[in-house]
Amino acid sequence: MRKAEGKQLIGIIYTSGSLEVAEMISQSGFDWVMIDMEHSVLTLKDVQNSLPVFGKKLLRIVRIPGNDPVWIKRVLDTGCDGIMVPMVNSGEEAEKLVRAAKYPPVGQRSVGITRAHSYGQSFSKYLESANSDLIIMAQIEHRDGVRNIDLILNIKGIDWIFIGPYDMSASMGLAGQVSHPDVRKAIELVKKKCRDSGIPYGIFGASPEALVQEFHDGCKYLLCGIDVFLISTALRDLSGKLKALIKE
Ligand code: 3PY
Ligand code: MG
Repeated sequence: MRKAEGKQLIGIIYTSGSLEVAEMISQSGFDWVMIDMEHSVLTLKDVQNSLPVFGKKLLRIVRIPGNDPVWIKRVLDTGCDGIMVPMVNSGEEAEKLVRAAKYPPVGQRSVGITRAHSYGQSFSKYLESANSDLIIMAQIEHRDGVRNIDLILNIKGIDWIFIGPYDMSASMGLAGQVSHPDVRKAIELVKKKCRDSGIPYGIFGASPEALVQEFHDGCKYLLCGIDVFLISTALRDLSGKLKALIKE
């Protein structure tokens, strides 16, 4: 499996559960996909079925609904390339995440026969490499996470930090105001701390324009767009244009 290489990677959020949409994403030039179980109705079966459709050219990162060892082990067993865990707000929470995601002796992930190792056919190989190969990503998206950023970055086993501007703004009483100076200040602090400690970070932007500065600042994992939003926007645009023609 592939840990992040040096280059900047572009990704998209997948929530629809449509295998056709997964296939279209895999054919559209993205480097990674965030399969979102936090803000969707995706089941574990949906996630597992989407993985071979996305294929191995994309890094397939599953966002877990919450920092829960049961979710973490079941999602990793699907054979994804890594996990993203929302709202990691303290050193203890970062430790809990790493413990759940790593096999002993590093952590407490339990062992079973699953898709992650071709249903047992590459069991030993997977067990040997999973702790170092799987990408473990903690989201910093709350003012408490910003306050505790040094403690979180100190926990060995977190590979990427992912900044969530929208939840960050909400945690500051500024829901949706992702360009507000206080939100920007918090985000810039997290970026600086990541750079200082050599941990790559990613960030979400609602549009490519919102990510221009992040691209120039050296953000490694750019995430933009959500499949269902893109489809619903295109549908409304189309019906609006057709209706305008009728009126003319
Ligand atoms: C946020 O902005 O809160 C996110 O989690 C983006 O993925
Ligand atoms: Mg969020």
